[in-house]
Amino acid sequence: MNNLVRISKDNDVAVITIDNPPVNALGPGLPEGVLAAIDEINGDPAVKAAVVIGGGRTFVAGADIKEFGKMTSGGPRRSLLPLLLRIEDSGKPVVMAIHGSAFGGGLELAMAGHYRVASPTAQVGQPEVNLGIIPGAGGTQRLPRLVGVAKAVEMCAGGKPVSAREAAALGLVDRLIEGDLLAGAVAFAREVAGKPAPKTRARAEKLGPAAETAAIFAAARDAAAKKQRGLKAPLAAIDAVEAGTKLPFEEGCQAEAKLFTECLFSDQSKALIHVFFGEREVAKIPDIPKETALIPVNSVAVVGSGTMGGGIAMVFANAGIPVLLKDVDEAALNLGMEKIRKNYASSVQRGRFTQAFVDERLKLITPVPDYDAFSVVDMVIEAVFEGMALKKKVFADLDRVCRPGAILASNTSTLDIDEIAGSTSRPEAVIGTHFFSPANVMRLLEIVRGKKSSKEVIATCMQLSKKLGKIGVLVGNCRGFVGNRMFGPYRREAQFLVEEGAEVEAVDKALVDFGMAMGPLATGDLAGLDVGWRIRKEYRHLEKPGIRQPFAEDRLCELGRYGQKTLKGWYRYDENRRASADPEVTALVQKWSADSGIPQRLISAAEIVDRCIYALVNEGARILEEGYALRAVDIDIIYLNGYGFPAYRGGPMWHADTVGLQKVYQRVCEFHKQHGELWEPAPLLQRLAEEGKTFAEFDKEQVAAA
Ligand code: T1G
Repeated sequence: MNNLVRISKDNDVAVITIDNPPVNALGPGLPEGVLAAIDEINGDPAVKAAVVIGGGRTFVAGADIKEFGKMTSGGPRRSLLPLLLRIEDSGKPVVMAIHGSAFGGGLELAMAGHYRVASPTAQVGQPEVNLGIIPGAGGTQRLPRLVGVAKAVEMCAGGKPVSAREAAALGLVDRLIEGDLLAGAVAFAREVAGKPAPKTRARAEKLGPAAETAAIFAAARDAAAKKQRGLKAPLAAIDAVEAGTKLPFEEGCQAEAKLFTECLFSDQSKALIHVFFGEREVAKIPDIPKETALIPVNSVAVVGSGTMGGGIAMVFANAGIPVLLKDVDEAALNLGMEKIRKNYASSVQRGRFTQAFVDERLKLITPVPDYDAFSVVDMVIEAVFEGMALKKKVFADLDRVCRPGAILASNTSTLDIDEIAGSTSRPEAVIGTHFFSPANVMRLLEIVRGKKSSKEVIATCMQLSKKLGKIGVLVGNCRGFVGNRMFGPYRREAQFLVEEGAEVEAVDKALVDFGMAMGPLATGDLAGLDVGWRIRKEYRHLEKPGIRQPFAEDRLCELGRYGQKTLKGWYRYDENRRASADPEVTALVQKWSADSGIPQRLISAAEIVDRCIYALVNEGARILEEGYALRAVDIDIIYLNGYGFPAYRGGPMWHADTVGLQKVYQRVCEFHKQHGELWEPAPLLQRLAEEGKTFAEFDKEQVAAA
């Protein structure tokens, strides 16, 4: 063995403990340690059975994902298959004792055991497709043998975990152990000692007849094409499971290994592995140590019960934190509470929450007529109308009524946090918590750092975002922060393209085919074209004279076409908000463009994508350079979780790296030549392109310099 795997004895039962914190990932040396332990117990006549258990908080959470990068850059391909066969062929029964998560290679290890017992709170799964790969150690071959083909396809192609209780009902877990897992597992091992141990690979009773399974695979492929649009791994997983129902086990494993390797070397997998680590990287703030004291947040208040305020109140209530909810008057508050109740009711209807859960949450939201009760809360989130004067008044009031040490947060989406903080006597307690609409659905939370926001307040909000089920990303206090600042140029280009002759639907389709959840113009209709219109009017005086700005959306707003809310915007909407192309808009834009002397031309989908996506990248490079985002990966995580950017492309900055920054920079220079100053290449993009570097390498430089 080695220090990753140790053996102890409970009389005639050997206990093999895997100890590789924090999640017992199957990194180098670990499979070898398990193998040595299995050989040892088989050579020891005093041992009648063995238990394999994870040290610390979990069983084995899978292969070490960090190893994949080494494999795809020429390192040795490490396979677990030989180890799993040796366990399965062990002369003595091996019982896998599962707590925490048995994911990926962890579940494959467990299935190579003869039996599996688990704590009721444990989870099992094959989440590999979330990394753009598929199980690579027999998971697609053993799982159908234990749970049947339909469930195995669902687990391998969907990637979602299954509770231990469900796993027990499926036959994947042989016994649930309440209380002391190890003691229960040893007792179970003693029961099966000396009896013939079932080899999973030899069990075929659940594979089902080909006629039946053919329908399962066809349905699974349809579902994957719809729900996992653009992703390759789910389809590969289905192919691997299907191979397992048609081939002998060894050949099925070979088919799986081939599909696994194809996925592992794909751009999609590299992007999704970047996202996996990126979602954890963004929590690390270079100048705020891990041990920074956190401020307890056990009760909050929300000012404003509109769409955002109501959604934010639900977010805290869903996390079990009591919420006071205030608005200008009782009528507004009643409206807000009604909207909350409706939102919860539709979540129950959709099966997202039980009625009992919703009843409990509603008890946590208390509408209040004034600020009196604010004196005891730990944090206030302001979510009033997006106007600076009103926000400053609210913060002055909060400064007066809230207790010392309370966090004062604004949900503003574009306004200056420092100016808001300046209306209080405690700017160190002021921060931005920019939720994305609908707040109770979207995972992204931009935490906006003010010049004087204290480290404790920042660290608390970053930690709190996890508790709220959000991805918190720290951003700087520039106009639009990071997400919206980049979204401006992205949507500007979409409008320009229509003004230059592209069809509205063609612009949106090009970006949806690229992988965006929704096209840029349809997104404007959803959010309300009047939102941007109001902001543009507020900042018109800052626009540089002589620079071409889009005009179409302003004109549409002047005609009262705000989008879905007025059933007319770029598209026309029926009463169920179903969109259809509106020839009137096409005619209007053609007229406006002709009046402005903009030459019309045929525009390819490729140009549409380059103009919109590279506008994101160019602005993102400026934001990085100006220090308003800590890393390029932070920008990627923002775009995946707040703007519907396809995760299998890793985010706008990772996508640019994949295309190659020289190519991106070249294209930006072309647009700069054709369309003028707005396309001025960001100096960082130019530098990295000329040095043959990537944004990912820029991030590494940043980490090294911190
Ligand atoms: N490999 C390497 N590091 C991992 C890891 C893994 N599998 N899982 C987690 N970590 C790191 C993570 O980056 C973080 O590091 C720390 O552990 C805590 O993680 C052969 C090919 C298990 C549910 O996809 O789902 O097996 O930031 O913050 O919230 O067929 O981690 O502290 O430096 O997420 O308690 C399949 C991925 C791999 C599981 C725990 N397995 N992990 O969640 O902690 S492919 C997975 C998770 C595979 C086989 C195939 C979660 C968790 P740091 P954390 P957590």
